[in-house]
Amino acid sequence: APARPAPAGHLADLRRLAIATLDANWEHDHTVPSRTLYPHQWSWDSAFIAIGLAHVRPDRAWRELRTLFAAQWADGRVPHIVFNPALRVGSYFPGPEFWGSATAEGAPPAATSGIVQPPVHAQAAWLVHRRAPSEASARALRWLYPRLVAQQHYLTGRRDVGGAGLAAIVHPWESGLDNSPAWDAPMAAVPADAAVMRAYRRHDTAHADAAHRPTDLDYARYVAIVASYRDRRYTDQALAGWHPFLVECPLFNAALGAAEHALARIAAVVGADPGPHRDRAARITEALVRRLYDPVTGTFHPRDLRTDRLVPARTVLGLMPLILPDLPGRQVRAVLTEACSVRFGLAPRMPRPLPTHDRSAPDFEPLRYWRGPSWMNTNWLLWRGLRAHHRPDLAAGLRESMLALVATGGCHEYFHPDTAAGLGSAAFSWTASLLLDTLA
Ligand code: 2M8
Repeated sequence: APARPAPAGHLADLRRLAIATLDANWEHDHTVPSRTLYPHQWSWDSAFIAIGLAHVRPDRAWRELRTLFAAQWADGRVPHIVFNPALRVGSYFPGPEFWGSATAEGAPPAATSGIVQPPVHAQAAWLVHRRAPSEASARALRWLYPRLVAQQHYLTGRRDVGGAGLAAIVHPWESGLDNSPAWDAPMAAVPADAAVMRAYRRHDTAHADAAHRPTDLDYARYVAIVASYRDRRYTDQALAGWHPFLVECPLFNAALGAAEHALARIAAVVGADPGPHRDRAARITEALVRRLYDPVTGTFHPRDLRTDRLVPARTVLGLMPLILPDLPGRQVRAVLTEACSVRFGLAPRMPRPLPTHDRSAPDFEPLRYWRGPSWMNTNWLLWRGLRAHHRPDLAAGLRESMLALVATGGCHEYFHPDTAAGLGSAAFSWTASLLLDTLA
C-alpha cells in the first residue's frame, strides 16, 4: 500500500522530535552524528545537518560549517572526522592515535582523519543562505567561499588519479556508503588479514547490532587501506603506483559537479566570477557521463581505477547523478527508469523510500547498513534531483514515503526497507535535519 499522508498533528510531533534530536546532539560548536556511535564531527554529516539547522537554528547552521572548515588542511582537503579533544581515548575506532595526522604536511592543529567525504558542503552553504538571506549569511558565505574553492581544487587536482577530471576516492569511507556492494569487487583486491583486527578493538559493535554493521573482514581491509595512505603521510603523489583502493564514485563526483553549480550562485553573492564554476560544472558532468554511465545497464557505476572497469553492482549510488541540473536528458530518463524499476521502487505512490541496494540482487541485505536499508540522505538527494528535473509527481511520492519512514521508525540512522523498523543509532542527526528540510 502507498504511504498515506500523515495528519498535520502528526507532522508537528515529527518536527518536535527532529529539533529535540538535533539539540541533544549539539556539542558547543558542532553536532555529533550520534552520541554513542559517532561522538566526533563528521564532514558530510555536518553539511546535511546545517541544511536542517537552517530551518530552526540558523546561527548553529553556520557555526557547524565554520567549525568543520576551520580544520581544513593546507592542501584544501576537508577531513572526514574532526576529533573532539575532550573525549577520552577509545571513544571511537579508529581514533586520532590511529590516524596520526599531526605529523602530516599541511594538517591543521586539530586532530583529524586524513581522508575526505562527498563534497556536499557548497550545496549546503547555498541552501542555508537561501533559506534566510541576510548580511550575516552573506558574511558567512564570504568566509566559506575561498575554502570551498580550495576543497574543489584539491579534489579535481590531486585526486584526479584517472586524469579525466573526476576525483578518485582512496577509501570506501570516503564514499560515505562504507560497505556498499559497490565496493565488494575493489575491496576484494585489498590484501587483508583478519588477524590484523585482533590488535584493535572495534567500538561500533558495542553500540549497534553486529549483524547491522560491516563485518570484521571489512574492518581489516578498512584498516589496511588507511595504513597504506597514512604510512605515506596522506600524500596523493603517484597514488596509482602504490595505493590498493582507487575508485571514481558516481555519488562523490555528482556532489563535486553540484558543488560547482552551488559555487556559481555563491560567487554571485560574494562578488566573484560565476563563469569558471559553470565551466567546471559542465566538464564534470561530461566526464561523469563519459566514464561512469553504462548504456547497457542504463545506470551509473563506480569505475575501479586499478582495473579500469566499471563495477557491475547496481546500487543507489548509480542514481545520484540526478542531482546534477545539467545531466543530459538521455541519462535523466535512464536513471528514472532504473529508480522506478522493481530494483528501487520509486513511484508517485510508494510505501517506502528507496533502499541502498538493488532489491532483486542476491546480495541485498535488508538489515546490514549500506547493503539494503533505507537512509534519509540518499533519498533526500534523489528528492532534490527529482525536483530539479521537474518530476513533482515522483518527488511527492518519495516525500510522503520519507515522512512515513521516520514517523514509523523514529530518527534512526537507517531503516529496514520494508517494515521501516529503525536500525543503527536511535537519535541520528542527519535523519532529523533532513526530515526538517523535507517537512519545510
Ligand atoms: C559511517 O561511517 C563511519 C566511518 O566514517 C563509521 O562507520 O564508523 C557512514 O555511514 C558515513 O557515511 C557517516 O558519515 C558516518 C557518521 O555518521 O558513519
